[in-house]
Amino acid sequence: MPLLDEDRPLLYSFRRCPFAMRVRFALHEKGVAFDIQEEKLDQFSDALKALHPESKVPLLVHRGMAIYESAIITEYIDEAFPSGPPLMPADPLLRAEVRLLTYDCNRNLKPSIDHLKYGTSRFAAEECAGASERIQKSLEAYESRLKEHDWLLESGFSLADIHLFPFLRQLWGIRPPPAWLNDFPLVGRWLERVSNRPAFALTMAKSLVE
Ligand SMILES: N[C@@H](CCC(=O)N[C@@H](CS)C(=O)NCC(=O)O)C(=O)O
Repeated sequence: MPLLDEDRPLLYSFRRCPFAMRVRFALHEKGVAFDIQEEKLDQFSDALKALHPESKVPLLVHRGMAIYESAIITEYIDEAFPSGPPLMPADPLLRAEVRLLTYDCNRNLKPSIDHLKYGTSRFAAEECAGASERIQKSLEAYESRLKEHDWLLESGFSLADIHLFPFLRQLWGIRPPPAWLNDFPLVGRWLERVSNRPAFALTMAKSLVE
């Protein structure tokens, strides 16, 4: 385990976990130096199990405090490291939009993508029914946002982009791809724009120490 300096955050992570990607992405966008403890999904370390009441990744330890839930961690990072570029807009209504987009992603988009991807090999047929339609409804909303600006919010790149990106990337990675993805070209181009950010390359880098 890396040496722990109180001011240097330690992230318990799993490289392919979309929730952990959110946190690594935010840390890299802010230019925060951090240590990383790469976990095995099927065998979490005793240290992580002792710190997280639900035994999940991601979890961030900073100044002696264990912080979990990806969207709580990313907001914390944004506030705790103000010298990096802000990832939350200043306007309270736009801040609420970030949180609503994140809430809908966690509650509806993510499970529907899982239902589409794994189908009845993992879920009951009733849960899978209508998954494509539910996803397309969310995509229509994102497509219409992206007609007006390059990022999901009018104020610029934000945690909304960071929070939704790992899940939409998964959707675009499904093989064979659903034909209806072609109906959302602006979301496709947004995915490319987010993927091309230097912080995303760092997010997916294989080295264990950041
Ligand atoms: N709501 C949590 C979800 C985290 C989550 O589900 N992580 C998965 C890996 S992608 C996990 O640790 N699963 C282990 C388990 O549920 O036992 C967050 O936003 O951080």
